[in-house]
Amino acid sequence: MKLQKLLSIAALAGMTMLSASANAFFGSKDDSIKLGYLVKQPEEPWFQTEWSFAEKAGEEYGFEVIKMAVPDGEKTLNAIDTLAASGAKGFVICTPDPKLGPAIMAKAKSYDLKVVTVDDQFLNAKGEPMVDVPLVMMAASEIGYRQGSELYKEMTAREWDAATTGVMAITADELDTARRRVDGSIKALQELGFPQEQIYRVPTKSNDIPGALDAANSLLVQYPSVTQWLVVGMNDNTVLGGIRATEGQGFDAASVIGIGINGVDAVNELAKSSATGFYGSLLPSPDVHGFKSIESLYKWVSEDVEPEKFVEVTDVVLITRDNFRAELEKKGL
Ligand code: FCA
Repeated sequence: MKLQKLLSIAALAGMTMLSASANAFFGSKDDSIKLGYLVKQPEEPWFQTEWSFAEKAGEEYGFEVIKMAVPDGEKTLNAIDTLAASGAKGFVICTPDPKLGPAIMAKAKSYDLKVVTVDDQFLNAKGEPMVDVPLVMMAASEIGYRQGSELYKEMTAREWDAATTGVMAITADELDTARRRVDGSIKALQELGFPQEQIYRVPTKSNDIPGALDAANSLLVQYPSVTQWLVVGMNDNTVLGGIRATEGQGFDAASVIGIGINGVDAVNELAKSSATGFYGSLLPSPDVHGFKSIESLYKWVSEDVEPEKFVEVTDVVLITRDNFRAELEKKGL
């Protein structure tokens, strides 16, 4: 009995020594884990903020974040090759196109990389959401609803006549989160009594200021009798494109109310020395998206804890010219 015990202790000690020398040899114990963070539009402060909070998580837990820009499908698939070659164990991604979901997952699987999606959900070949891939995103319909409510509130405060007011809703329906935000906004306006027939939708070709500007220009020329505009869009850049179009067609700041979504992309506009038609923005939590998504990936990779399939981030605050500095500071942005 005694001998057996001694032998097993000796065996255990031997195993520990073996694994200690293996660690020293391969360096596996000290090497930090590498994780990718791939975003479709790195020029948006939204995604830069996600990156910087992902790096905070990396500092806290001791892993390395590889930041990559993936503006199209080809760059996305190449990025996954590069990540695998550098020894990364997985990545967080905001895809440039939800329909790339199956191709991204197939490539990730071929390298045994784990994937967490952020902001935009993957779609399968049938166009259905790929609910098995973990997702961190904002509460799109609710934030849209808040946009519509705040627009109505500001229009009422300015005592506008609804009869001469139009809603310019710049849409991007192929992106689910965009469709839900804009639909939520329109729902709020309708529920508050805004005339349905004065809500005009126009699709944008690209989710940036130039795309939205073109869309808005084509809409404005169709409704010359409208004297005040409410501008709805899925994010700050979309609404800013709408605002720039109204300026180009002679509307002054007092006749236009636009409220964006993202907040961090609206800072330059809100800091301008005089007011524009861009009244404010709804600031969700890019800090939480960036930190939580990669934290859950890290725990998956290092502790085998599977992330929740769906994390919906609901916090949102309206920032305007009056409070944006204080509100951003509160979040450490
Ligand atoms: C989408 C938009 C971004 C941001 C994000 C949360 O990806 O394109 O601007 O709003 O959702």
